[in-house]
Amino acid sequence: MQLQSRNKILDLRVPKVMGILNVTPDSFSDGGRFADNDSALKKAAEMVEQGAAIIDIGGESTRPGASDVGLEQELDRVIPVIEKINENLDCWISIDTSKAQVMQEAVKAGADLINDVRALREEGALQVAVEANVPVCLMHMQGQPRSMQSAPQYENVVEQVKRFLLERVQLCIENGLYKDNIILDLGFGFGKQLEHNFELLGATGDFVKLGFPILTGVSRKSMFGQLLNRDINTRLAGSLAGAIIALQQGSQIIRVHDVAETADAIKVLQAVNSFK
Ligand code: 8Y7
Repeated sequence: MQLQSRNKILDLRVPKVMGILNVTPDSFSDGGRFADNDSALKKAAEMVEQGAAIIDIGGESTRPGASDVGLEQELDRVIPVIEKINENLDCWISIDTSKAQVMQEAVKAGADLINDVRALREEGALQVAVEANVPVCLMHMQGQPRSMQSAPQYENVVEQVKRFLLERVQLCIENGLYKDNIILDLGFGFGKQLEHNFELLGATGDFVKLGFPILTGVSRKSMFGQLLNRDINTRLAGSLAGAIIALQQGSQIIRVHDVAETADAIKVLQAVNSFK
């Protein structure tokens, strides 16, 4: 299995690390905009050095309870960083956004992949993604970031997430998105309670069977905070365990903050899988 974007190929027979680069003011708060862009590039370079094949750039916080960001503000945050990374680093660039115009400008500036936690449900997003002709990650989310963690309910979380993703896939294909450009994501922490997250994590293999690359994002999430009683800075061990559980069931892309540690864990898994 592989992804293609313009003339770039990403071979998914070996799992790939997607490093998280938040360009929200709370992540790079010191100095003016130029200093911010430089520190963003430095952080991206470090993650590539540590083994990230993809850098996921986000200018809108989708954390539970986060407020919306305006279009101009989001563009101001992400476009210069995409341009810098595109000029300076050898990696795939992912744009983490739900806004059609941000997707369009980001791809123009050099983004290779669209990562949309709203699965192209915002106005104009699907059409832009079709025209951009780059891989797109469609993620499951129940509700909206502002309110999604207030008691989300499911009858059967695995079946409902699967149904949602397959409906999005069908609609996207009907509208002209290439099947080979679709990546799916179970959406850990997005409108899910603790047990929903862990039931889904254990069912990753069921989603792999759908035939699309599966991206898993569990890094430092509250599912480990709650389970292990750990704050955000002490969730690495839980996150690595979660990553390996997903990868062993066939997930091919893992979205993380801790690139070096995740790359090591993947090498251990690969050392075993090389005998299969
Ligand atoms: C995910 C994500 C976030 C995820 C994908 C966080 C942007 C919250 N989580 N994108 N984004 N999958 N595809 O804790 O799980 O990183 S933001």
